[in-house]
Amino acid sequence: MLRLAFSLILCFLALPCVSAHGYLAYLGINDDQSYTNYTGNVPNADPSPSVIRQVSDISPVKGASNPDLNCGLNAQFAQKVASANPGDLLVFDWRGGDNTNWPHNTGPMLTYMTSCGSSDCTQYNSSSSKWFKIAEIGIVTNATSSNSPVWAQQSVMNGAFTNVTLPSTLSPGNYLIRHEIIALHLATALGGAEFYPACSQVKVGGSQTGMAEDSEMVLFPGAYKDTDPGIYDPDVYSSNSYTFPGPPIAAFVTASASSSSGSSSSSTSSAPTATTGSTPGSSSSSSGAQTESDTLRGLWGDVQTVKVQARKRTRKAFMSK
Ligand SMILES: *[C@@H]1O[C@H](CO)[C@@H](O)[C@H](O)[C@H]1NC(C)=O
Ligand SMILES: *[C@@H]1O[C@H](CO)[C@@H](O)[C@H](O)[C@H]1NC(C)=O
Ligand SMILES: *[C@@H]1O[C@H](CO)[C@@H](O)[C@H](O)[C@H]1NC(C)=O
Ligand SMILES: *[C@@H]1O[C@H](CO)[C@@H](O)[C@H](O)[C@H]1NC(C)=O
Ligand SMILES: [Cu+2]
Repeated sequence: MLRLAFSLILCFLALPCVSAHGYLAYLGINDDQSYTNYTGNVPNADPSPSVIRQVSDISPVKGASNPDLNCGLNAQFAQKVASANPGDLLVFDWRGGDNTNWPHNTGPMLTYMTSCGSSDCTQYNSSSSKWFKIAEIGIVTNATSSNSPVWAQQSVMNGAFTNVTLPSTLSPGNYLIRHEIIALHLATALGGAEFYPACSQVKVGGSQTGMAEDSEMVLFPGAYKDTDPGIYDPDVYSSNSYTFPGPPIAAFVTASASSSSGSSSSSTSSAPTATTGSTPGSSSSSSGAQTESDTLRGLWGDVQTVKVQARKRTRKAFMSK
């Protein structure tokens, strides 16, 4: 059993669990030369120029055939374009809607790209675009806990970034990068999965030639079905195996990852270790005035600190019934 039951328990205690959502707050791009941290827009806030397409709400997209599966709820074109090169590190910084840590810990994270064609992506509508997968990460082993299985998403809940390597042989051009968290805490019911896609506009330089085959490309919506084993997952709390939805990672990505010197571990799915780093400042903010910490004891006899925030009041109300 994975150490994941907390969020489910908290969710049950904290009905209706609506505040526990979030968005892609920042995208870092780590080039050989420099690191750039691009700021996203808070959902539905008055937007500033960004490379991340703004969504209208922190809530999830529900339903595998929902048109918002493309780039998130009512996603808008963004005004700016990030610069990147093949092999760069993409650093996804997901936050809860109140700028605290990402609230979910169950389910995979997947990364897709699509070409915007010859113009930059600022006016590119990707609703009928073909996407290819460059990375996916699900259950990993926790090296500091006897290699016990844990969802990589747990690290995000703990305040970590999610790092993905841009394929080292990627052709230059204009691309959308669709990074997606799927939260499966309610996926024991059909239609329960929560999809959080976020699209960022980039221009990739260099002179590589790697591209996905047509047969590896998918539409969003279209790539997933509500009945896919990785989306409707009755065993999500009792199994350590997971079947990723969507196509396999494009072959050119896998080939370039295995021919390079192994720096692209986040692009492979074979028994990875956690590839998320810590968020500077998030640990200090966890003791901030608006955040309470509770230490809870799980069914597996382990102790873990869980941020409870505003849920505490709801929980008391529940317990006094
Ligand atoms: C980006 O900058 C913000 C504000 O300084 C910081 O909180 C966040 O951790 C940074 N994120 C990344 C991915 O660099
Ligand atoms: C893209 O096209 C779809 C389908 O016509 C439309 O619903 C959506 O609003 C468009 N997106 C943007 C950002 O204009
Ligand atoms: C890995 O295990 C350590 C030690 O128990 C724990 O502090 C950490 O939060 C775990 N990491 C994840 C991602 O669960
Ligand atoms: C992810 O990238 C950030 C920013 O470069 C870095 O601080 C962090 O250590 C990286 N994490 C891993 C596991 O590589
Ligand atoms: Cu949520």
